[in-house]
Amino acid sequence: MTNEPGSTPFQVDLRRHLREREEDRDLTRVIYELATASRYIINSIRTGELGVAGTSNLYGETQLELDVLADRIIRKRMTHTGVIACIASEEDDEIQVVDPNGKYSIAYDPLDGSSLVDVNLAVGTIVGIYKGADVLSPGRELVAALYVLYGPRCTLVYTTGHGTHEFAMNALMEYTLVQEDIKIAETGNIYAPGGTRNKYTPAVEAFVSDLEDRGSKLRYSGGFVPDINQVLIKGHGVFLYPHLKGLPRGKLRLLYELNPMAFLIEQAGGAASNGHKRILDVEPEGIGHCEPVFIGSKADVAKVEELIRTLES
Ligand code: AFP
Repeated sequence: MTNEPGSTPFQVDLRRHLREREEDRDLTRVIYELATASRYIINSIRTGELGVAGTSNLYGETQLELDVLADRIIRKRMTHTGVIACIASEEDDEIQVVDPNGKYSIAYDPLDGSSLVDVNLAVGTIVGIYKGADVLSPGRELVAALYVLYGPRCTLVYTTGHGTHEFAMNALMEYTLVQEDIKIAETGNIYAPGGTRNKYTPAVEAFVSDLEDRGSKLRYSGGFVPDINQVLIKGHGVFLYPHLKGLPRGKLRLLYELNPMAFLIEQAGGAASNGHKRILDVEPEGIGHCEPVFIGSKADVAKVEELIRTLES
């Protein structure tokens, strides 16, 4: 699908990519509406204005926090698709039932890493899409996942279970294909270590020391989306936000952050584990469920699982 060397470049846009893969029309609608929502979100990030979110005029309320605004933009566009059953947002402490008979449900973090906007670092939107109304299903039930990365370029990465594909927003604010069916190598030489080292357990400490001994370079921005995107687009490496002394479940949220990213990374030939099992097989205990995560190159993830078995079981 991508341009052959020397050919006349053509631009495959997101809707065409979905249509040519004969995705369900309603699923295409949901993904396309999320892409459209990202145009208003990036506008708000870049200009700091309460742009018209394509749904109604300015809220006429006091200045909204960006992540609350992003949540409202996504929530309103999803509701208007007419195919959504439930909405679970990291910005809300309960699941919103839109239409119990809706075809799809979404679990999302509207603006992950929002505190990084003030220091002009990249942030992102993360979305998992389920068939039906049960967003508290294990991640293996996801039918699609995507993230939008608001960085120097605005890119969108999605999967519907047939590979992981990257798009970039052009001057017309349309997403056109950059690369499809991205692959992650078995092992890599970059690592993104979340948490603080003094709170690492013996297995995690041994894992990070081994990575450094192998010459792996530390690449950590504090934003889950850019840090995962670096592993995916560079095609190797590992991100970890591990269990810590005093924080056995780590920090990242299963529903809104880990499951969608685990689906995307597995579809690119990588792995995502909580140190003992696939992230996608973890049974959610509630919408706020946090889980340790080791995600990226398969051999790197297998290595830390082995260290945990050896040193911590
Ligand atoms: P915020 O959304 O509260 O800024 O947290 C971002 C995040 O959930 C995720 O994007 C990062 O990977 C992780 O936290 C960074 O956490 P530390 O600041 O503890 O490294």
